[in-house]
Amino acid sequence: MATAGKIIKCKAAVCWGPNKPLTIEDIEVAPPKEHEVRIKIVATGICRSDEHVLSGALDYIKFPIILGHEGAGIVESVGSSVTGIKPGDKVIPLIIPQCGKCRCCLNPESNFCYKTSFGKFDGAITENTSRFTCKGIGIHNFIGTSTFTEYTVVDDISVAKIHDDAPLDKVCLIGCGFSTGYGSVVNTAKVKPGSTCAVFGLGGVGLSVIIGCKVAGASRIIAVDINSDKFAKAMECGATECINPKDYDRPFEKILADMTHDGVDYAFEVIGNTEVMESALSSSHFGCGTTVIVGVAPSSDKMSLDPLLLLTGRTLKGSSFGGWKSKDHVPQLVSDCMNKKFNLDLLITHKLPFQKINEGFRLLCKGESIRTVLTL
Ligand code: PAD
Ligand code: ZN
Ligand code: ZN
Repeated sequence: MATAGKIIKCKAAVCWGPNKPLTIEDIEVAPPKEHEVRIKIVATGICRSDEHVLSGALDYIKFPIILGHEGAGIVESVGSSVTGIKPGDKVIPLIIPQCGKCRCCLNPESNFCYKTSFGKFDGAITENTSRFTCKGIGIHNFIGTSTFTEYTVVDDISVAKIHDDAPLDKVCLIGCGFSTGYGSVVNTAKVKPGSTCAVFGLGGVGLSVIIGCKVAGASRIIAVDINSDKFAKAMECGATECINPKDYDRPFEKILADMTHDGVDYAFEVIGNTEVMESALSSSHFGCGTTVIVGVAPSSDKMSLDPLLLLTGRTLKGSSFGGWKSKDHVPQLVSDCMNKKFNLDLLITHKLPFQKINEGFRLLCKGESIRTVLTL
């Protein structure tokens, strides 16, 4: 392409610090170096994890930064030594890379990778830098992706080539929210047919947990949220009943225990609230319940845990990106979506032009949207 090897000037939403609105800026995107790929982003979802940075809940994040990690686009150019990906390919940037060589990548049970910035959040791609500048200032990258920009540069281990006919304004959700929720059920919890599940938090990720529980054949799927406006959508996704903890004045785990003969088989925390994590664990069955933490809690919050809860037979797990090995599994998830194994339209409540990104965050914070997809 004519732009290959050159700096690209384009628009991006820059986050200059916590609690400030994003501003659309003219930025410069340097060409990809060795093992890097420059992508024209076509569509990106807004996930709560982006908002956690905006609200200052994740105090390890470095600013200024270009957020966004649930995107899809088309390769503009590739650096040297990149194999298997070429200009014109449709791709999804990956929040957890897959180098294929490290101890995690070689372990079939893990979907982490030593090259990840998830959990260390250094704001860089592999070479310890980013390819963005704005007004002469270097701008950090967000978990190896940064999709709130017309062009981004990612490592070749952080991008998956997907089907040529994939609808980018839908499958962008496979870059984070959908895959995270769905995979936490089928990979991490390994929900069995006929079981009882409780899902705490009915945003885009929680609803994807419900979709996963239904596919896995759960017979009861109890959807829990403090915002009852989320219930209709939860039922559409496959919940069998919906409850609002605010309607009860007893500890919520007791309510669930009464409803489920001493506790659920599987509980999912999909909010990022450490008190709810404790409540989810307590509401799982004492002898055989499994609890999966999916929500990202503010970095200052800690969970307190009575070890007896585990000694008596409960299991506590966490799940990032749904346990999927990103490069291997994202293309398959895109094909499954195209073959209608699941319906991402259920999760997309709003579509906005990129310039209205702050409106997208307002809708999320007011609890009015599930996923807003921005088109660039
Ligand atoms: P969201 O904000 O759209 O949904 C959260 C839902 O929780 C909302 O419907 C709230 O009303 C509800 N809620 C809030 N507080 C409570 C409470 N005390 N009790 C019951 N319900 C409550 O977020 P989302 O679906 O985009 O993301 C959910 C979490 O998952 C969030 O913490 C995000 O950062 C995390 C996440 N984790 C991963 C991962 O890989 N582990 C990936 C993507 C998102
Ligand atoms: Zn996300
Ligand atoms: Zn690796």
